[in-house]
Amino acid sequence: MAKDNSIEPIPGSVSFLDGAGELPKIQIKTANSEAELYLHGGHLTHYQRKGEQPVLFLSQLSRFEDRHAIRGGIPVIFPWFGAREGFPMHGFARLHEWELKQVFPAGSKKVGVRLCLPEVPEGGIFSSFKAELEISLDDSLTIELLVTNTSSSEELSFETCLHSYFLVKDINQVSITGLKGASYLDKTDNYQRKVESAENIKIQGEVDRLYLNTPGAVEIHDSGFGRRIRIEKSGSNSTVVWNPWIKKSEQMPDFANDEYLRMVCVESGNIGDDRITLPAGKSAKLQVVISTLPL
Ligand code: TA6
Repeated sequence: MAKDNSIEPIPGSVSFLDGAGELPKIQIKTANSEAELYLHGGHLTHYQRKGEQPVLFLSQLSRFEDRHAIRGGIPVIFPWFGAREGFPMHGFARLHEWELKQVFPAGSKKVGVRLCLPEVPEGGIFSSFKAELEISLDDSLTIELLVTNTSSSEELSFETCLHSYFLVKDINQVSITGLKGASYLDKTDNYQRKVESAENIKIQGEVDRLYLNTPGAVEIHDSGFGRRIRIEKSGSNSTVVWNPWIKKSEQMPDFANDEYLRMVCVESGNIGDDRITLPAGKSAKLQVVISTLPL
């Protein structure tokens, strides 16, 4: 496991395991919840509160291998969102092994870990940066992506997104709130700019929308599981809502044809017009707090 040798697991709270594909996995446990993440991509793959259904969706066909992103959980998208000529889709952060830098002690209000993206070949196309990820559990799940411009003179411009896949019982029994009145780019309609008119957004076909200037909380209302998943955030102005529906599902080798029925992505980042430009030496933190509530 890529970690400082001094870092030890905390029995009953933070464990180091061999995960799928024999990739290093970290398990975090508290009295009422658990989470799992892979160093590969700094990728959170599981979060579940005691007595409840898992909160995150993970494809049964996901690959767990070098140079491929895990399908599901919370992919870390950095330093760009979407396609980029000659480079991997959604940046390179999710394709490399992050290093474990710190473990939060049991007994403290939050239990968790801090990871750092090491130097990677593609990083050379960017002015110098440091990317750190902190994942912790208390009554909810908190993920923080901290990007620092380590240059002494150059500014750093980048996009970020925590591309969260949420588990639902049946997409036909789901609605999403918190985006009414927001402008969005509709990827399924040539990125046409539109305004969200629905208080309760229903998913009845492929949805791929980039909502701009949306810093507030969003909720997934899942009547199938009888719960709300609340996604609160800070340091993020963009929200993406995505469900591939049937045709796109059939085109993804690491996603079963019917898995669109059991997931929806509500992603939190800074994309396009919301991209971040950091002066030399400055940092930007994207924080997402995920909790579950009864309907
Ligand atoms: O966030 C939505 C999206 O940009 C979709 O257009 C689709 O490409 C999805 O991300 C998944 O991308 P990936 O590279 O993980 O297959």
